[in-house]
Amino acid sequence: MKTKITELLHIETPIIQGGMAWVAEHHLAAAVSAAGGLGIIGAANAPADWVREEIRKAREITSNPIGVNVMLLSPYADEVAQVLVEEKVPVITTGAGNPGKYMEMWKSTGSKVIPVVASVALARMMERGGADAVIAEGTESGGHIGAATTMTLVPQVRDAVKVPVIAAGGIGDGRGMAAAFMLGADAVQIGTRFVVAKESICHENYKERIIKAKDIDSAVTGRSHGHPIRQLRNQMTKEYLKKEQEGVPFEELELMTVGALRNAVVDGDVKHGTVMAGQIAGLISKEQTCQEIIDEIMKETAALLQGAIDE
Ligand code: TUI
Repeated sequence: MKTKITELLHIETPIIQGGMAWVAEHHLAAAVSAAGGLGIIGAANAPADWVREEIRKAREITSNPIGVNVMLLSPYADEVAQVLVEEKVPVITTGAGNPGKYMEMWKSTGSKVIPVVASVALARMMERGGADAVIAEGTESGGHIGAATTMTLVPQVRDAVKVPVIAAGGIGDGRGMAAAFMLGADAVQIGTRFVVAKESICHENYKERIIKAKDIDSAVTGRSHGHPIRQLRNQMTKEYLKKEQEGVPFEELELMTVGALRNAVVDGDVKHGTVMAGQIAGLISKEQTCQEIIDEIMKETAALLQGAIDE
């Protein structure tokens, strides 16, 4: 399928993998790119040397383009930004902030820069700053989220900017992807479904929680202090939300979550760890290879879009 995004990024299929902390390492990113999508290494809170190594390891597996997501709240964001220039990373996505200060250096070495935006205002600002496309990410997503839904955000961002728009949040199959195209998107970003991919190094307990999740199984912690995080409900979210309601200070709440995502993803502690996942987890029912996931979604999408043309 050809869209403005497949042309811009030199990929076969307009599916971009989310840059999920701890999960989006080189095995997953390389598998998504080898399958025709755009694999992303999630720099999250990792040091720059880790990011450099992951880029190089991914390149040993596939020669297809691979991108990196920079999480702008990371203490290592400046160093990571520099590594991406040195490694000539073709596509850079950003999350959890405004990447304005890096835009010039990334663009000067030919990288395509695609910020995640959660509002029309930021989408406009990013376009003015030279963004090659934007990812309009709705509140259905897992992890750090904005307030607007995908259904409302994507068409408003589509109308506000000329650059291509990638829809994200709540997309897990061909119906979601076809709907995103109807809203004006040129591609989709998918996270949660790739967490359960066979190539994902995520702990089996974590994958099983996603596979068993129901439609309303996620909770959002941190709303009171402006860092809302969507994750699957467990002992940890129960305690956190109770303390949050009691007005426990941010610093104390923060202590509860230190290392908690790693504990869930790497060690499989899905009871006390942070199990980030989007609202679409309830739809995800099995572990498949990235190739199977992409082929299935594309087949469903093509059938739906064809039907829309026929009728
Ligand atoms: O970034 C994400 N999702 C994430 S990042 C993450 S790891 C983390 N670690 C520590 C603290 C917080 C998170 C887990 N999930 N998605 C992209 C995203 N960006 N969603 C929403 C936004 C966003 C929100 C507000 C982007 C910009 C923004 O405003 C920027 C500004 O300064 O105006």
